[in-house]
Amino acid sequence: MKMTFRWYGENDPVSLRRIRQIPMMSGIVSAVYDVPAGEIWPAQSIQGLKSAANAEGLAFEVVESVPVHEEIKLGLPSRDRLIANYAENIRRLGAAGVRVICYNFMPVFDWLRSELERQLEDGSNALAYDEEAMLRLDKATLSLPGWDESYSKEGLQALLGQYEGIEEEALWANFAYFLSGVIPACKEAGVSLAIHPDDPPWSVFGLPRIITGAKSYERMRQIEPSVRNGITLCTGSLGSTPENDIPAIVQAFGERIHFVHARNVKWTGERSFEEAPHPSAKGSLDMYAILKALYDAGFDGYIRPDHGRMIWGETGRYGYGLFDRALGASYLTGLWEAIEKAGEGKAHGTAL
Ligand code: DNO
Repeated sequence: MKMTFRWYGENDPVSLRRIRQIPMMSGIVSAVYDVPAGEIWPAQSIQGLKSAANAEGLAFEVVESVPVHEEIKLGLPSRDRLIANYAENIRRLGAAGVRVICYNFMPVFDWLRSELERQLEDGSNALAYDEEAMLRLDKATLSLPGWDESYSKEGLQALLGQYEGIEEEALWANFAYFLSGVIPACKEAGVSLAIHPDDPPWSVFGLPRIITGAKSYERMRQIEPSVRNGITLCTGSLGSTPENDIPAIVQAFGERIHFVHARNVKWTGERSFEEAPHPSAKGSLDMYAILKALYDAGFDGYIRPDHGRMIWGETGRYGYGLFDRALGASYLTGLWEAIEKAGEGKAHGTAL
């Protein structure tokens, strides 16, 4: 397991030097942020990220995200050019040493939350989702910080209109078309795609959402069996609903999991949750059981502590401050060490 940390580039208030100081940190997860969705990333920008990371002793082997242009999701005729550009980005990233590309196939909106600063009882604050509150927000002006946006804000209203005729089956067909255009480039470049689940994993604002759990992964496998057609196991997104049994998903699809977003979530209602500190006891997910399942599946990919709370007075990018994510990384590293040592003990016949 390789511990990594998301870094938003030179404008990120969390510096690479600070990231480096988190024990066991092996690399960063980043992206080129100044190129519009659908266009080709300059090799120089990719190289710039790699050099900046390497200068701090960190690897740059995971990209999050190369956004999928809305016209690909909508299946418009312009998609062929955009898919060819996506494939070119895969080749360029592969040539620069990137091994995994995280992306999503959510129409219009990336992750959704109704609150960015839910006050927790210990005085920290966290992101939260309450379905009723969410639906009261005006989708035509909605924007959350850090979204991997694949459209221009001015075009949002028109875009929502374009999705009116698009049901789940059409989105699946457009997804399959996208995969058939990019997986050959992945094979050629030695890069794996890792789709992020829809967050939350159900339809919101009437928009179709298709990457929601085990059934989706099964369908993806049938569409394109190559393990290059892989998964980002985001425990908090899948875990927003008790319907997803995450250790069982790991068992069934372990070889396709290239990247893990590890965070805990606390269910506060049927379609409501709060983001919780990483340890199992603080939320509804058993993080030990999830990591143990990954270990048993032979996971040796990348993991990053996902969204942290804002603690100790830190301000910054919601979900992406330094302190709580660093605590999360240390917790996960500790869990993994214990699991690994117990596993080795078994292999050597020692009772641990
Ligand atoms: C939120 C992130 C998502 C994720 C994209 C992947 O914090 O997990 O924005 O990066 O959905 O494309």
